[in-house]
Amino acid sequence: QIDEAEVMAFSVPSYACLRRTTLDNHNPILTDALSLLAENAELSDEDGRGVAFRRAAAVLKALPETVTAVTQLRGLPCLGGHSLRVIRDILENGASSEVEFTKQSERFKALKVLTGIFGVGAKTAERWIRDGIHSLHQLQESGQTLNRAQRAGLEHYDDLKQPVTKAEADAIGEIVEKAVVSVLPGAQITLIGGFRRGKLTGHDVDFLITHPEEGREVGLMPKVVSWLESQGFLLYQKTTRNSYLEAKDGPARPASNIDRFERCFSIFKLADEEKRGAEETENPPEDRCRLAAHSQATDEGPQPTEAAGGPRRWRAVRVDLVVSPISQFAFALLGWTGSKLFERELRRWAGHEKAMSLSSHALYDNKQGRYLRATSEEEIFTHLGLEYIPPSERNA
Ligand code: DGT
Ligand code: MG
Repeated sequence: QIDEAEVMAFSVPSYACLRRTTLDNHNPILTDALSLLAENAELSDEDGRGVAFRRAAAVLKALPETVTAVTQLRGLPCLGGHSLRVIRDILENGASSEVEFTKQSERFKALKVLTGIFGVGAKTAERWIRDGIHSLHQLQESGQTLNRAQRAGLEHYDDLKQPVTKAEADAIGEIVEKAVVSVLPGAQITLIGGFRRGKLTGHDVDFLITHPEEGREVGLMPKVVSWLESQGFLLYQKTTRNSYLEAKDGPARPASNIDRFERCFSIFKLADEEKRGAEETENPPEDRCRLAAHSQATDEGPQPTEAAGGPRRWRAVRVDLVVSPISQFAFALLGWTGSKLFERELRRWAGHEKAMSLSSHALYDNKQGRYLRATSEEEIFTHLGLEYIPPSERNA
């Protein structure tokens, strides 16, 4: 009898940027398990292991069918012994003991809760856990000093834990567009990150802002932020300046993936009315055009509960804004569309296979000793000797 499973052996290139990975994942149980182990590794300062699990998960995401037996995976790249053990465990026993153990572990649960606070990274969470802090309640009772970001993160914890929908992303897009054209007519905004890849939800909303005339974008971010603040749209913001040109390791080290664009990490106050506007409900226009966010704009205190003055009519949403000069726009667009693993693999391909250095600012050809210009993502793929992969197929 033929082993049916063995008949459909898959073939997958080892670089994620050579694969087309849509959101149509046929192996969510396996990829969720491997992603959880990746997350645990990343939270435990074991980035190497994290990447290995991410790569393994990404290979499974690219398969055209559901895996039913480990034998089908023969010859596939990026599946190390550890990942294969986890996969086998799930296929044979219905669950991976390591994944279940990790999920239940107090340490992992505490790391998840604490790093779930905007502004809290793995190192801070680790330190708090060592001090016996495992929950939000314990954190609040501990008297730990929180920075401004962390205070905002804690205050809006429940809202920010809630996935952002595409309708909310579009509503925020309209607001950002209004802000941007108000302070610099002709400036353009593009939705980037997961939503550009076609995801229906995200942990935040990411926008790239530019102007078709080089140089006009300089100083744009503070103006956009002021406009948004004056209209009561921001619950929190931190803007970092563009330091690409002035940085010591600037253009000479283009491979650095530390971003030097003008960037704003923010928390938006999105009114329900604005959300509905984006969803195009049958509501008559006079009903949905009220910009109610603004009446509550100065309310920075605890969020009103039903008891204290009726239900809240807004929610907090994480929004990232990035400003790029038009000359770097294609690189910024490619670099900020993700997925994170796809980006990592693009840079690995560029470095290892093409002797080039790719960043969100530029592409440098080490052999020719010069930068390669591009005005579109397609051109960058061509420079890299890659077939063009559209955003919807970069979900590695
Ligand atoms: P999400 O928001 O969880 O639904 O998923 P994404 O894919 O939107 O992830 P996000 O928002 O963390 O980042 C969007 C993309 O932007 C991500 O694929 C990689 C890129 N990115 C994020 N932060 C940085 C950064 O600091 N520098 C650079 N160059 N890229 C970044
Ligand atoms: Mg995002």
